[in-house]
Amino acid sequence: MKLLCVHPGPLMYTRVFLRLEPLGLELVAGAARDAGHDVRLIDLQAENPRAFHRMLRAWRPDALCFSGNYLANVPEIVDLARAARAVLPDCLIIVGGHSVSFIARDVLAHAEGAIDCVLRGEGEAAIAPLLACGRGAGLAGVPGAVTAAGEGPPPRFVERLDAVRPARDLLHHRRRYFIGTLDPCASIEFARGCPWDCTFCSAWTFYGRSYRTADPEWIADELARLREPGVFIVDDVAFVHERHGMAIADAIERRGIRKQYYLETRADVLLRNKEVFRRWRGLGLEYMFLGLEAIDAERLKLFRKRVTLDDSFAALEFARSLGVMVAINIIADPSWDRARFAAVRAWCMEIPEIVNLSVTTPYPGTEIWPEQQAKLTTRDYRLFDIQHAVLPTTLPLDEFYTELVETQRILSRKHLGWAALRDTLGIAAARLARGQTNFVRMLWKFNSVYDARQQLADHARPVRYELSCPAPAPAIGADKRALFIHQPPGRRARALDDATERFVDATRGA
Ligand code: B12
Ligand code: SF4
Repeated sequence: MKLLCVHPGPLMYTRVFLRLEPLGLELVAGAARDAGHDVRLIDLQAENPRAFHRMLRAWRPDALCFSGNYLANVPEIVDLARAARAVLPDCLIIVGGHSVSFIARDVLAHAEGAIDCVLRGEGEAAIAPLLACGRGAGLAGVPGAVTAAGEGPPPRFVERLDAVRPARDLLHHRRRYFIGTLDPCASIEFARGCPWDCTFCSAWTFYGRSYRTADPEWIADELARLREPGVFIVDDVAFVHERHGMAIADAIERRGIRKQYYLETRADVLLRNKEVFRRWRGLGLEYMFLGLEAIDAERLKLFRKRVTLDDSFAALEFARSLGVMVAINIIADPSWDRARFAAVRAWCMEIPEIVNLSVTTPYPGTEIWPEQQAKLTTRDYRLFDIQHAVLPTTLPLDEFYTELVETQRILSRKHLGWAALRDTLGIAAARLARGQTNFVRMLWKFNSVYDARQQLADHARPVRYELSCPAPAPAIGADKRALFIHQPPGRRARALDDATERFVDATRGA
């Protein structure tokens, strides 16, 4: 079968700061290819939509699959599916990925027949059986499949994270992927899932609070195959398990692999596994992203972050001592007034780190979704990108955006524009000499993408597809299972040793 895999276009954040290879879609493509299918891939983050329409007409795929990790991409995916259906009436059209897994029925309804199936959960596990069914009646029996005719059994986990190689060779413009000075940059997965349970996050509900690791030798082999000098580690929380981090380091050293790395982790994990992070600094760790989320104890508790403020600050100190570039995330609440924005700005300007501000957003699959959906001021998917306010703001909305964008602009001066170029002159020159322009272009893009008036105007766009809100649920707690895509498989699916498990439990207050 001829299968075309498509990743939708970039969202705001990606238009400025980074562009990364669609690893999940590459895995789905890899699994389909292993099953004998003829597979092609288009990433609209890096390619013009015309490439998609040309490919439809020239290659005429038998099946088309879209990656729906981001809620804000849903309207674009539905429109692309409708356009494809008009050209190829018999094509099997599938959508999968993180966000669409939580809203499968809505996606089918929006598409009015243009989408045959939403495949919930991990795609590499089910893509081959799904393609084997074609558009036939068996489709509704595949684990994770949701079709107009019915639903299959619950999605299954892949047996091993290292069973399928991502089809990296199918990406057309590998040099377009970058993050900061890691230009070009490839992505890799060391571990999947998260054993914590923050209220605003759906990473743990998607994977049923499981945590699985890939084989260290396999990871080193995959790294050795990468041509890119930069590597983005996509794990939700890197190096939860000290022994795994050390085993990968051993395998990398044995092979003499030298790369520059970016990772994301938690403050408490960083403090607990200092030796792993120190060792990785020596191996080429350049950037570290810490999801601090709040700088007051009350909100940390509200988010159920299970990290104290003292730990957050101690982690920052330790990260600084490593000499890596640290980025932190703070969640801007719609209740923030001018004084609060000013206080956050003042704090952020005192620290050397890159600060990212995201806006509280109740996503389907999070605990705050059933709690807050009744308050939503909009149900336009495109605004659910954590850069727009979808809940009522204390300040008038235009003033909220003015404060937000001004704060982001002031904070971004630390790592964008002339000042950043001055600090990174050698690196910038080296990248340009190799024909890599992503990093240098990024330094001046902020003002063309982040604009308070534009963000306000985004709320006034005509809306064709809206999130549906089921009746408000009672406070979550009684039935957390309803949130999960992959049902919690229990301790056996948590690749943690006893010490790590005890640490996770302790931070979870268990
Ligand atoms: C790495 C990552 C990023 C990276 C890379 C994104 C990329 N291009 O791939 C970067 C840093 C760029 C990023 C950015 C953002 N991210 Co992000 N990201 C993640 C993270 C941590 C892991 C994703 C990943 O690569 N996982 C590993 C791969 C192997 O898994 P996967 O992609 O999920 O794919 C599997 C399944 O989803 C499925 N699948 C995927 N595609 C398809 C397609 C088909 C047909 C099928 C059948 C199955 C399928 O099968 C795959 C294999 O099992 C997730 C959290 C999470 N755990 O999912 C958040 C997450 C997806 N991101 C999120 C958000 C909010 C963002 C931003 C909007 C944040 C911002 N500051 O603006 C931006 C938007 C970026 C954009 N698209 O323009 C939210 C999504 C919320 C939502 N419901 O929309 C998540 C869930 C984080 C969270 N805790 O809330 N992100
Ligand atoms: S630790 Fe990170 S990935 Fe895990 S639940 Fe919290 S925010 Fe999500």
